Amino acid sequence: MMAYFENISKIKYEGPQSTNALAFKYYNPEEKIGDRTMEEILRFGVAYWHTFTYDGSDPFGAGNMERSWNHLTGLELAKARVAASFEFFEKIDAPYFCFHDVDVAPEGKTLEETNRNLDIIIDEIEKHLKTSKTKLLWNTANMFSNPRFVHGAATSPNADVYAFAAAKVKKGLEVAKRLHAENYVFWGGREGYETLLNTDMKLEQDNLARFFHMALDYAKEIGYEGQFLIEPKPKEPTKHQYDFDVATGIAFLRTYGLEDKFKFNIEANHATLAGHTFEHELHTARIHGMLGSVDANQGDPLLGWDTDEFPTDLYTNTLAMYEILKNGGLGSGGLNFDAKVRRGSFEQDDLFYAHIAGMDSFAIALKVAHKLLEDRVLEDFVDSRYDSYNSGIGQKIISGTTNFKELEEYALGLKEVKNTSGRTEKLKMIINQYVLNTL
Ligand code: XLS
Ligand code: NI
Ligand code: NI
Repeated sequence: MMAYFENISKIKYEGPQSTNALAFKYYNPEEKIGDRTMEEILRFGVAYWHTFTYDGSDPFGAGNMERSWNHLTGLELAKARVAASFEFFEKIDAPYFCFHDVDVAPEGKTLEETNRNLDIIIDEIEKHLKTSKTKLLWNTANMFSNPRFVHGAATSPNADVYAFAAAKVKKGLEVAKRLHAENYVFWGGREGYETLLNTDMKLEQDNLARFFHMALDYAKEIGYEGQFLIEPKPKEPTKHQYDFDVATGIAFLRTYGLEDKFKFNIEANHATLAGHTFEHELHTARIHGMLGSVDANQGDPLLGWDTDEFPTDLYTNTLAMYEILKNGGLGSGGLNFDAKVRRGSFEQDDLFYAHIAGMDSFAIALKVAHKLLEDRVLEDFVDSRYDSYNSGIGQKIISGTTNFKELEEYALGLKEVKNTSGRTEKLKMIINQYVLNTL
């Protein structure tokens, strides 16, 4: 078997003192954090599109990534990428991976040909899955790159495009079932609009909901039981994406009776594009019982778009892991690195450095978040902050046994209203201490 990453051997845990850049310093898959191992909690996934398909092109320049499969084309290229990907998964020790249909197999001239190509490659992937420890976290259909999706897919004004999109998702669900994908993802793609001057938003959203219902029906029909996930994003490629953020997604799902069947796949960079923190989106999904999975990456505060960088910000990752632990983990979800190496990092080895950086960073975050929770640092503070609801009038508010008249009477009887400090800076100081001292 040809080695696509022949100068790299399996990445091992060597501990924080190691100076080997091709080793984990903090991610020790077997190490127990609480009652589960790091591997079980973190459930890392490799994104096929960024790692094996992305060629480095951007709006200003051509592809520049040096890859050992670059000399190939068509199905030969697709097959080489599959082989390379499983070699990579093994070497980086990834328990999961994720892909879009068009990442793995070339599109044909017709839907039939595209499906045939996909079948050939899915056969290859299936073979590898039989002997590999790596599993499929999720797959999805790319319904945004091909020019036919210029006005959207399930929200296109063109019913033929809608049908085409349905055919792609139908196939995607069959693939998910065959490869035992633990989840099936819907990221909005071009499901949104550019201007209201030409848009029937109500029809588009109704159609999107019909699409999701049909997808659920088909999954049921073929016996696919993976978790359905919606991945919110506020903008890009359209100006107004319909799945703006988690709160918008919840409203949509509840409006159309889909809330019991979907959870969210939350991407850090999408959260920040929406003007939220990563932890805000995770928290919002969590308190509604809808935190499903994570696209682990980070944006650049100086650039206003989805830069999909590898997540190395310990502070943000700690607060994210805090939410994930409070959620009891991610269930069938995982931490998928929806992240790409910078265009300047064009050598193959950079793929390893990038994943090691992301995995180590989340391992640190996990340890810190676990310790914070164990010591109840924030829990106790938050509990005491809301203590006024544990007795007296507060308790009556919580139990729903008071009314405006009684509250007015109570307020009239108050001599003074005394607030206490929120202690933001003190709490941040403590978090810094935990980040620095936990390891
Ligand atoms: C794009 C999205 C995409 C999804 C999968 O911004 O993050 O990569 O994760 O379609
Ligand atoms: Ni994503
Ligand atoms: Ni994204």
